[in-house]
Amino acid sequence: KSVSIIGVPMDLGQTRRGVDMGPSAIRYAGVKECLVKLGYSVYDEGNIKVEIQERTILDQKTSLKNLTAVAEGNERLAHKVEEVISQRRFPLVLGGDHSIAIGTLAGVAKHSQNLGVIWYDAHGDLNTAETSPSGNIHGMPLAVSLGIGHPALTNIGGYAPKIKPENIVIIGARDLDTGERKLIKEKGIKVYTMHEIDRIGMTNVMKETIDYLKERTEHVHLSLDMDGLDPTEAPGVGTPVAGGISYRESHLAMEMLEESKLITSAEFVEVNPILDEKNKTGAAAVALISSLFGEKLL
Ligand code: DIR
Ligand code: MN
Ligand code: MN
Ligand code: MN
Repeated sequence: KSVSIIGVPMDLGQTRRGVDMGPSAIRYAGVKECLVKLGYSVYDEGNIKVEIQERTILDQKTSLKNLTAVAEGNERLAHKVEEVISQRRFPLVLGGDHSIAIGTLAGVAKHSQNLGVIWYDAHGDLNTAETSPSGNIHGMPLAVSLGIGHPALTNIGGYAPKIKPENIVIIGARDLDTGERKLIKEKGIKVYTMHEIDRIGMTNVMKETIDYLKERTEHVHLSLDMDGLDPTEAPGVGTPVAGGISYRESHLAMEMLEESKLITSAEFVEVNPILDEKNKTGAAAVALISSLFGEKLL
């Protein structure tokens, strides 16, 4: 039981500064100590190098923001994740904005022909340069991983696509753009919006998610955007959306994933300590990581 922690101080996939300090905030909240206490051998691989840019650079043709620097950081991340899995260690990636899922999935999917993905997020992250209202790449990583988007992003790791639409489950969605809704319908992506979570409860959402992925995938990656949680419980995020998943529901979700033994890689993203309240969101991330790795109340 070995875990590699990989920090990615990426803030170029959106325009609010400070999310590059997310890995520090999560480390400060004690992620390594928690995993050691649970009996894991923990290797902190340090941070992936990400360019420091004082201003946003717009791609001339597409208006994508900071395309080159985001692509380069993700290429480095993909290599690291691939290497960690080759060493038979569980990659635990700490963000950074959600654009880093492009690199994480590029690394993970090298080892898996039929990778499942749980996308725990208020958003769909299914935009392209054409549909994006913002030009922010952190709103695009799920589309990119499906092979839809700018080739500088879809070809990271040297291949595309990384995942299949029928192997994705989105949980917690409550702010979807027009182009994202269209893609969800077109590709038949399974989504549990807040409506379904309210209606059938997190227990059933997770039961169905686990059953669904168990029968069609061989490994499952958890991509957890902290803005999936309600902003009262995770205030330190750049794009908060009211009416989110509670802290307790999120714990339940992590505990059920742990019991399922399905998850083989994970990332926790969008922690922005500048916007946070005394590292509440960093601490919440660590608490959820602990549950995902088997911490029990009794
Ligand atoms: C919005 C926000 N859909 C966009 N996306 C965010 O800019 O594409 N994703 N915040 O996490
Ligand atoms: Mn996201
Ligand atoms: Mn989000
Ligand atoms: Mn390469």
